[in-house]
Amino acid sequence: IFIGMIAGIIIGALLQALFDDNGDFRFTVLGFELSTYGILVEGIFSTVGQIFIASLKMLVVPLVFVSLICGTSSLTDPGKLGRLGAKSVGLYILTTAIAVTLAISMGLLVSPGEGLNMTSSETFEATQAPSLSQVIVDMFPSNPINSMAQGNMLQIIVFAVLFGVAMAMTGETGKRLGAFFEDINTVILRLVTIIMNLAPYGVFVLMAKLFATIGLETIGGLAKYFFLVLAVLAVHGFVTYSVLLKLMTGLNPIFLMKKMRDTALFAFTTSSSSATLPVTMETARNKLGVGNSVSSFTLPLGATINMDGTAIMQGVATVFIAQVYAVDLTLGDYVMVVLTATLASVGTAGVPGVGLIMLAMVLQQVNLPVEGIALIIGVDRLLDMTRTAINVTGDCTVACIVAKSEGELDEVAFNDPAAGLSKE
Ligand code: DAS
Repeated sequence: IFIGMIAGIIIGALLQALFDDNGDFRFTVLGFELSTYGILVEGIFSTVGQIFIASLKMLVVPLVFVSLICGTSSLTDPGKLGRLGAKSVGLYILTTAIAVTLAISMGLLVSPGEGLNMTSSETFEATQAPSLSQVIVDMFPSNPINSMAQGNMLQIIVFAVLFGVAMAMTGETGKRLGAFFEDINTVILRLVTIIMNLAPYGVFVLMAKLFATIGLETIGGLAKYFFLVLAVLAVHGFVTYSVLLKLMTGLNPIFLMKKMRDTALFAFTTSSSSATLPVTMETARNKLGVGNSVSSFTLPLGATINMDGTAIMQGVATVFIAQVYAVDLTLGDYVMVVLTATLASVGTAGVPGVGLIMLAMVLQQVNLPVEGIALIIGVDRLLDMTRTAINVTGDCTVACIVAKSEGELDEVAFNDPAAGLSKE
């Protein structure tokens, strides 16, 4: 996968250098005006890339629904579900709050927006912040089939958990149904490994398309902002998670980071936590030794409500935009940013670029001009890819901590560098 990514970047950059508009090699076939660049980039790379992402997303709803039912129906101790929920949500909120606080303090230290008199004529409509009660009410599906059709992950999680608990309470019937869902889960996981085998090619075309079209010149004026977000993401990804894992489980974080590589690359190239979820779950189970009942609950929840990378972008962007528009935010404003960014990450679906939309909520909360988003949108694509990799790393870190605290972590597998690599 890593080689596919590097090859894609090189080919993409080469194509952009060789075949810009006027340098393109054009020819006409059957009256159709064709060009090398057009066929390769818009044709092959774009099409194959979209098929690859769609095939990943195709698995998300069935995988989450079935594995959650298997995970919860096998829970004999009903109190365990409550503990899993409380520990997962508690740790997700903690890591996101740490992420935003880190982002704001490093933002105030570096002051990326100081002295920049950039204004933008573009407007950016703000999304209304959902209230906490609204977020909770929206978690309960009035029509679970519709929730699945729409891919509303929180509603699918709630329905699957309730269904699984009911199965655990219906004796033989529940056991028979559990065996049926276990079989479906096995087949879906086989599908995941098939698609993962195609990953190098999918990652190649995604990166080739991106680097054949991306405009790197926009980074210029925003260099401080761009590299500051990357720096905070790196600190949070390598330091915060390592310290948390070491303090709360005694496990060696190096193993976690090494085993997260493929999942992080998937997240980076797809920019979507939810599309990466099948890979995240496969990694947690087979490489990190996280038990099924924990991984099937904690990871889908994390892909939906835990977005530390996104919250980091929102923290730095808020400081940047306040400085560009010369608005002095008070400490109370920054506390509001931490709370809103944490809530926004709960409401942010795991799809590309949605963190930017939720940024509007955060800016509005502290009366900053929402059109400030237009200043940073040009460099957001590469930041989105990087922060999505941090989002999924945070999900796996919490899954290991929760699994260890529930006695559901296979430490032999966690410490074994070769765990999960042998394909049966
Ligand atoms: N790309 C989103 C995700 O899937 C995060 C974001 O847009 O910030 O995690």
